[in-house]
Amino acid sequence: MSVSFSFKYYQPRNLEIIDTTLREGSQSSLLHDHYKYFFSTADKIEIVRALILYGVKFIELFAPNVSPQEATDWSAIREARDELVVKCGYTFLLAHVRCHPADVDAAIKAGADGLNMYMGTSDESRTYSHGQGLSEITRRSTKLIEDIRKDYPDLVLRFSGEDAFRTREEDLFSVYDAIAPLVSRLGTPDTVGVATPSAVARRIQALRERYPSVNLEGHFHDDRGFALYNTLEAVRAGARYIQTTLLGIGERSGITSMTALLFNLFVDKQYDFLDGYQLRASYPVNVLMADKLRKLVPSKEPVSLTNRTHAAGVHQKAMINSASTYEANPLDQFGVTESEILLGPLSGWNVIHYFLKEICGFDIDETQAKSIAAAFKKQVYNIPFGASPSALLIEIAASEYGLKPINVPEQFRGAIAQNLTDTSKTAEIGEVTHASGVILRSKR
Ligand code: HCA
Ligand code: CU
Repeated sequence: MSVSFSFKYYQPRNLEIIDTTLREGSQSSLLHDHYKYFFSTADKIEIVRALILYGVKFIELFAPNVSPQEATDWSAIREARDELVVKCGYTFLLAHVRCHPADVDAAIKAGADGLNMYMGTSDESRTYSHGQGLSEITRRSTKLIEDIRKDYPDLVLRFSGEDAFRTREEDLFSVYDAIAPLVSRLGTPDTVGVATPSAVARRIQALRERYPSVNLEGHFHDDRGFALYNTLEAVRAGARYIQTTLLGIGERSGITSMTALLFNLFVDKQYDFLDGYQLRASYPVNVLMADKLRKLVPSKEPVSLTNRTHAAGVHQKAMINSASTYEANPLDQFGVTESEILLGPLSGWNVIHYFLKEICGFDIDETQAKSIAAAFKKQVYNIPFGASPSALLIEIAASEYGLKPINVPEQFRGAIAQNLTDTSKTAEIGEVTHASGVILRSKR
């Protein structure tokens, strides 16, 4: 028997993430770029479990009538959710539905806790998508919502005017005035990524003033690279519900990344919005998602190992002294617990000296290190694809310079200064991004 819980007994937090990785994220071209095309049932269950354990309480899925597979996956996902209820509390599964009885009926039959209804309100949507005018949109959707409400008073209902940021404010109001009393949330999606932070702040403010008893939801596309900033503005202006995906994947350049949003709120000391989220699991969740896409955690993702990886010689030298020089943000609290130093043509003699002496145990002085660094910088450009720069460095040190290891007694060999460890030979599952070049990894 399936578990259920009425939304009226749920006390929403100051910030409720609505994760839409399995809906908006499934529309990402990345799935195609990586020959993946869709998330398997097993992928979906793993992602849903990870989100629930992370503290997400609202997960958006496609309407079950999108495909037979989506319909079957609804029950598999519900089961996965039910298994975690005792440990994590209830998570609401929301169906993304057109204002169409076929979608609504299928979602209710599949056991959805709520319906995220949408209908385009901009000139573009009205002309080229569904072809209906503002009064027809209002009439149809209010009738549909009233009918649903009669039979299913507990369903969580949301309405979004799709393409809201290309919809004139008075047009949006004309539709929302009728719908607001019937729903628990109003969305305001920036469907095509045209919004600026100031436009978002103004829009959320205007909606708040006009509909003070309805919660607002943000959904921002990243076409201009503004999704994260727009989302922060929306939260600041009072949008309590925000749609995100893991790694920000979604249609075109995607939407807001869940961990990027929470990380920025943390950095800005907005702790009131972070209640109940397992922030330390942020990086592992990003790695899980990257793994599902068969790619690395993207370099532009704030919660990434890339943000704790150092390639330039000047930086590496300072990093050996203190990680704070080039790492200002508390990424360790978001699960990026290590930093990396890459060996390559940009590395300076300092790090080369450190690596050969402390990690490899060579008897080497600074003058030799400078000379070996010069030789290394010349030769490293010629290493074959896939070969390790550290192997070349060790080869130069041992063969060309005849360096010998210091005879360190066995019991002291593992005791390395500053907790830096040799990673040139070992690879750790899930987090290797720069495997062949990583020479030092430090924990903080
Ligand atoms: C879509 C468009 C959508 C819907 C958002 C919403 C958008 O792919 O159906 O339901 O609020 O960006 O407008 O993702
Ligand atoms: Cu979208």
